Amino acid sequence: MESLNEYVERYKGIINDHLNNYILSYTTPGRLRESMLYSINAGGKRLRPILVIATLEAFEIDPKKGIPVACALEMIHTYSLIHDDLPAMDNDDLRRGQPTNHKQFDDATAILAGDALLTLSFQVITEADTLSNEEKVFLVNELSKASGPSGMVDGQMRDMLSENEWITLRKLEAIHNSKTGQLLKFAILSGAYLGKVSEESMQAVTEMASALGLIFQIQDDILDVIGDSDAIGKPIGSDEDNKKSTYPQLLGLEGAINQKKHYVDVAQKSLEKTGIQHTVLSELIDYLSNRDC
Ligand code: GRG
Repeated sequence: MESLNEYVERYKGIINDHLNNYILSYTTPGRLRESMLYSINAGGKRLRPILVIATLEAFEIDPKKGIPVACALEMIHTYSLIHDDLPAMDNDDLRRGQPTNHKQFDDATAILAGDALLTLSFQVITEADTLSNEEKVFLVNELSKASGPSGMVDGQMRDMLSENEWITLRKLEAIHNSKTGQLLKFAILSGAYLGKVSEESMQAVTEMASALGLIFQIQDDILDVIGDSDAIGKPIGSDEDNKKSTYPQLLGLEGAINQKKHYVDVAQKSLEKTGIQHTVLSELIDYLSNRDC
């Protein structure tokens, strides 16, 4: 039987091929295309597309149907990372161990590569021959909500505004829900929508997707602390790397781990409520909870 790692690697390959084909077919040769390809091929884990595919398979739908939406989602994720790294935002020189897009090219090119990936994502959905017109409108609408001013962009703004201050756990979760949770949620909900699941299953899958977003973020914070064990208890804003509230800062490392376990439990129980027999989604919950990068 195929292991989770083999499954992830198999679909990573398929997603990577499609992402490259979309960019090569929809752009003209030149600097913008090179810059888009640079970040698309910089070694992302492809978690979001794999969640789309795994959800479709869980509901016994041909994963091919989900390829355009899976790639569109990864394009939006990649754009967000390119813009997040810019000097006006996080000002990072490295991403995934390689120079960030603006370091490899320049700020203007990085802004345009992000813009281009964002808009291309919608084109990829609207031109998909695996989707009906009704599905296209629904998916573009949901993806806009998840990524735009009622989702990720709003979360990024609120995250920036809360820099250098202690915030409540409630506010922290609301920010993460918008900034990173909405795209992860979209991955699962778009798969469930294309799988035409019952209202009851949709409710359960929505609960699972919300919990998954928080598991992802808590683990992200835990990984940061493991990389900088002095971070817990340091006053927010005391140095460049310590500008934002995190779960371990608010709850302690042990508390953050317990909070994550609570959400893993919520996610697994919600998945059980759908009654589906597909283990990959369940394994992906544990994988996201225990990921080490
Ligand atoms: C600039 C509009 C705009 C939004 C940026 C998502 C985001 C908002 C910024 C990313 C900042 C960040 C590092 C958040 C932590 C969680 C996160 C999204 C990590 C990266 O996601 P992975 O682990 O990345 O899926 P890979 O590299 O595997 O693609």
